[in-house]
Amino acid sequence: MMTRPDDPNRRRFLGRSLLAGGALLLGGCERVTRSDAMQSLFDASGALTQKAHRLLASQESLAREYTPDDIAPEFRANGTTDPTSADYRHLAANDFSDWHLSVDGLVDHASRFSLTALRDMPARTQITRHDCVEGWSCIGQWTGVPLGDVLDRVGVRDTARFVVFHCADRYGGGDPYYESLDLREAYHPQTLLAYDLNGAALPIANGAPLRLRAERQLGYKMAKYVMRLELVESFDHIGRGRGGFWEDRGYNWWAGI
Ligand SMILES: Nc1nc2c(c(=O)[nH]1)N[C@H]1C(S)=C(S)[C@@H](COP(=O)(O)O)O[C@H]1N2
Ligand SMILES: [Mo]
Repeated sequence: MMTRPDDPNRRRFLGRSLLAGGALLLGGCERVTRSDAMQSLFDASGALTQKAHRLLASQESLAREYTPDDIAPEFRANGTTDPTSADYRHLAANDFSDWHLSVDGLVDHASRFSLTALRDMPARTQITRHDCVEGWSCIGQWTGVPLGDVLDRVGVRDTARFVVFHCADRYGGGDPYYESLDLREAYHPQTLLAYDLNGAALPIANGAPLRLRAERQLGYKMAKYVMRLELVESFDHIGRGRGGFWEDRGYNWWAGI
């Protein structure tokens, strides 16, 4: 369908494709298409650009947030709770002062971030419920840097579709743990690279020094011990190619709740 940028049909067409693309509420979508910022983004480009994608993602529904009274006295730990690799033991022994997060793949500027650099970026704190497929839930308060802000620092290329989270641990001593999110979920405002749990540095059991929080997803998506982000077009070349350690063993890649 060939349309001019200011053609109302084009706007309707975009609105429909956005609805088809995800769980956008009609109300949110209408607000989005009326916003000047969004309109100029649409006008600036014939396709749904990464930036437009980002603005849309931030309009999506938020996972429920709770009050301090709801926080569980102790946040349960699951999966790997104490990575054994020599590299990780060394980093932990130095209180993670030598730790860096690497960000590479389909980015404009491959970069490394120290924990201090991440803590110096604008932070978000949220009290949310973690749901594990094994049948338990736990409410905790997470503080971290929105993943989208880190992605903006490195510049995500148009060909990138997923963020892969490479972790320091090998689950059960076997394959490395890894996970992935699509860019819509990566740019959701509650998607954090978290470094604090309940107001204190993240314990090793819960993923120190940095773990993913993707609050609209099941627990296994929330990679702990994150060492490296890789922007990819496909995850065929990673692990067994299904986008995550547990996905490689039969879990759904889409773990939305
Ligand atoms: N690196 C890594 N991340 C991981 C896991 C793991 O074993 N290794 N387990 C996952 C699962 S199944 C759950 S439920 C949560 C548990 O997080 P918690 O230990 O903070 O409760 O981490 C997820 N992220
Ligand atoms: Mo889990």
